[in-house]
Order: sequence, then structure tokens, then C-alpha cells
Amino acid sequence: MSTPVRNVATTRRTMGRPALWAAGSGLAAGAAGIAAGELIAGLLSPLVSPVTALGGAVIDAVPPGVKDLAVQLFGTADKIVLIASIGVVAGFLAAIAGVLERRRTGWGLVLAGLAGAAGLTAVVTRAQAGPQAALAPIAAAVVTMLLLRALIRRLTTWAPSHGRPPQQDGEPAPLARRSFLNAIAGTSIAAVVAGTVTAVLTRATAVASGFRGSMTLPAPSAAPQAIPAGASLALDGISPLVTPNADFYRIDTALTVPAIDPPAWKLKVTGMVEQEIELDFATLLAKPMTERHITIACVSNNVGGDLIGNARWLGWPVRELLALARPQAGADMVLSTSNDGWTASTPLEALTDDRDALLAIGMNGEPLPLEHGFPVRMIVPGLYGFVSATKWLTELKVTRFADDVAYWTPRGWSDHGPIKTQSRIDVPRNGRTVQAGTVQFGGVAWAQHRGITRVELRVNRGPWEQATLASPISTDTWYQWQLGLDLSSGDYEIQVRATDSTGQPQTEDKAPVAPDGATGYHTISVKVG
Ligand SMILES: Nc1nc2c(c(=O)[nH]1)N[C@H]1C(S)=C(S)[C@@H](COP(=O)(O)O)O[C@H]1N2
Ligand SMILES: [Mo]
Repeated sequence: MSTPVRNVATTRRTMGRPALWAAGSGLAAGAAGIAAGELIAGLLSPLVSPVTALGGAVIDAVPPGVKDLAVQLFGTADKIVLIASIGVVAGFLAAIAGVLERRRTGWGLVLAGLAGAAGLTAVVTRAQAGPQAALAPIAAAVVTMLLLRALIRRLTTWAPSHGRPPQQDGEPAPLARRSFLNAIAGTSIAAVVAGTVTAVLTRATAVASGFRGSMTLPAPSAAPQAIPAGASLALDGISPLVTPNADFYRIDTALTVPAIDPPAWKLKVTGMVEQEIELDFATLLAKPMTERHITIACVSNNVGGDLIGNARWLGWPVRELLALARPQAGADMVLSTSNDGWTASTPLEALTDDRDALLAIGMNGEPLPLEHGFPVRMIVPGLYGFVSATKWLTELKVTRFADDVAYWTPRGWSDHGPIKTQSRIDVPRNGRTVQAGTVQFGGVAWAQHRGITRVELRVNRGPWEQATLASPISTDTWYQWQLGLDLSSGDYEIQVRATDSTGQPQTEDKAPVAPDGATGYHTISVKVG
């Protein structure tokens, strides 16, 4: 009974306009793909959302006049309008991709791929995107393409497009119709579910970012040390004296960046104290703030590595909070806890002596970036981050090293972590070829809270030659150094070593990063041509 010819005829009557169904397929596939990409971005980091990155790229690209006009027209809703416009454009392109794909297999996929490439470009060119940022737009494009292909295949089974031979022994029309309708309904539901999960996940981040964006930092009552003239050497390629937030290294165990709404934040001081304390954010903001440049470093920084950075931190000294809590005799450690459960063990003394350990709320003049511990973190001069620099801080428990252990301690790391004296060659880079003559070497050296008194270089294990040491901001920050060496053609091995203010040169003995920090000389090879 059901000849192919009749199938096609029935189809034409029951389905209305196949091109509309094709457009709908494109929309559903695109929505599911974008939702999948945004979900992955939401899980990875709020910084890598393809839609937001595209929005950022548009903002960067439009001339200032248009920006002002948009702000005038839409006021504070300008960003929402921008994102909505991107949504409309994406929907339009997705619909076209559906229609194209039905006309000619592969054409719609190419369009989806091009849109994905635009998202990828926008994401990877954002300042704060790491390599993992590429995942979200790639996932968005791949999911869109797979779903688009599957939907259009079902659609053409049901309603062959122009120029195609009617199917000979395909499924009867009602079955093909059901298969297509199920697929497009399933895709739409998946898009809505992924979109909703993403919205719930990123809501907390949006709230925290919103608060951060609208808050103004209090002025410090203890002004930051002035940066002395001559602290920054004019040498191309040397690490900047102060590390911009966007370039600051990030280390933590958090899979997704904790999002804390400051009005809901509390810091508890517990344990061996005469007076337990609960501090809220408004009270903290009203405290007299200290602002200081402090160089923090990761214990996992290999010799010559870049897990170190120098920033201007604004915060309330931890010792003032602890003075209110009055630690009991016998306590020797403070176990600080993060909102995500991570803990660090810091000697009580480092938080009560005069070194300006801070409950930091500001970094280089901005509220802490979310990934650097917003709204409050600890910064302790002289100690590696894993025993001091707790981000998303929520509790300080005054205790004893004998009674409590921090996150990394049972995992092969020390419970104490004073920063070891180290030095690094920034220029020339390892393996570079440079011109014969006077070759300028430069870099940084650090021994936080002790200070550096000398930096020396040696060529091919010859005698040590003293470099020029720039004036430091303070002993709690790194120092730049520079030395010109006369080198004729050949291959050279260059080593650097620093001496701290106790007169102790850094050791040549190589130690791995675990349990308490790498040692050895940073060694590079240069070819002089
Ligand atoms: N909550 C939390 N805080 C943390 C960590 C962490 O894993 N979780 N890592 C610490 C380590 S090991 C270092 S080196 C510093 C790094 O700080 P940054 O990411 O702001 O550079 O944060 C410290 N604070
Ligand atoms: Mo670290």
C-alpha cells in the first residue's frame, strides 16, 4: 500500500514547510551547542565564556562614539543588550545553518564551524584566558555540528529536499516523522536543561562579580611604600617590578572558582583564643587598612620558574584581629580555612609579629579578582603560598602544629614553608642566540622578609661577577638586577646566585620542589653569534 510516491505526497501534506523545520533544527542544535559551551565555561572559569568573550571582542572593536551611544541608550543594561544581540545573531546564523544543511550536506556544518572559530578567537585573545579556555567554544561548535547533522538527516528521511530522489525503501513517513520530532524535541530540552544548569551555576559568580565591580576600596591609613626611583631597570624582557593582575600566576585546588557574596561572608576566629570573633565584610572594610607591596611565591616554583609575582596588597593586619581574639599560651599555629575547605598552617608568630601579614581585600588598586581570593585572602611576607596565602578565607583557628594539619601536609609537603633565597635570569631567554659584544643580562632575585644584598653571575662556571642590584621596594619584594658581560662568539652556560641579608648565598645543591621548595642555581645557555 505505502508506495514511496505516496509517502512523499503524504509528507508534503502533513509537514507544512520543510525549510522552517530545517531552520528550527538549526536553532535547536545551535542552542544546545552554545549551552554546552557555556556550561563547560561555567565549570572551568567565569573568564572563558565564549558568549561573554564575543561580547568583549565586540566592545573592543566598536569605536568609542558607538560605545558612548550604547551607554546613553541602554544605561547599565548595555551589557545585557549586547549579550542579547549576540544571541539574536547566533540564532539567525543557526537557523540559516539548518536551511543550508538541508539543501546541501556539509554547508550548515561549515557555517557552524565558522561561528565556532569566531568564538574560539574571541576567547583565546582575552587577556586572562589560559589554554583551557579553548575547550568551551570547541565543544559548542562540535555539539552544534553533531546535532545539526543528526537532525537534518532525520528531516530529509521524512521530507526529502528538492533534487533528491524520493527514498525507495526508507522508513514509512509516520515513523520518520516521529523520529525527527523526537530528536528536535530532545535537542531543545537538552538545550534548556544545560542553559538552566549554567545559569544556576554562574549565578553566584555573577553576584560576586557584580558586588566586586561596584565596590570601592577604602583608602589605606598606612600608605604603601613609595617605589624608590631606580627600582625598575629599563631592560627589555625583565619581569615588571609589579605584576599586573591579569598576568599574576594562579595556583589553587579549586576546580571552579569559589563565588562569595561579601554581604554573606564571615571570618571566624576560633580555637585557642580568649575571645572568639566573627567579622563581617562591612566591619572589615571600616578597619584601618595597610597597603604594601609583597612578593608571593609558590613552593612548586621550579628554579627559574614563573610561579611568583609582586603585587600591591591592601588589607587589615592579621595581628590586629588576633590581638582582639587574644591567643592562649601554648598556641603556635593558625590554621586558615578557605570557603572550599582548603587549609594552610601558618606559624602564629608570622601573623603576630610586625611583618604586616594582611587580611587582603585589594590587589594592585582593585578589589581582589575572584580567582585570587575575593573577597578576602591572607598575604604573609616571607612564607610560600601553601602555608600562608589562603584565598576565599573564612576561618582562622588558633591551634598547635602538634594538633592540626593543613591540606598539603599529609600529601608530601612540609607544615612550615619559609621562602628560600632564589634568583632568576629573565633576559636573554634560555637557548637564545645573541650578538657578540656586551650582552645585557637581567632578572629578579628574592628572599622575602630578609632581603637581598648581592646578585652574581658566572660564565661557564668561572669566577662570580657582581651584578647591579636595583633598589628594592622593601625586603618583602623581589629585586631586579642587571649585568653586562663581554662575550665573543661561542656557546655559554650562565648561572645566577643571590645572597640574602644574613650573608648566606643561595645553595648550589639541587632540591626538588617538595617538601619545602626547590634550590639550585638558575642556569641558562646562550649562543653568541
Ligand atoms: N583556598 C585556597 N587558597 C590557596 C590555595 C588553594 O589551593 N586554595 N593555594 C595556595 C598556594 S599553593 C599559592 S602559591 C597561592 C597562590 O595565590 P594566587 O593564585 O593568587 O597567585 O595561593 C594559596 N592559597
Ligand atoms: Mo603554592
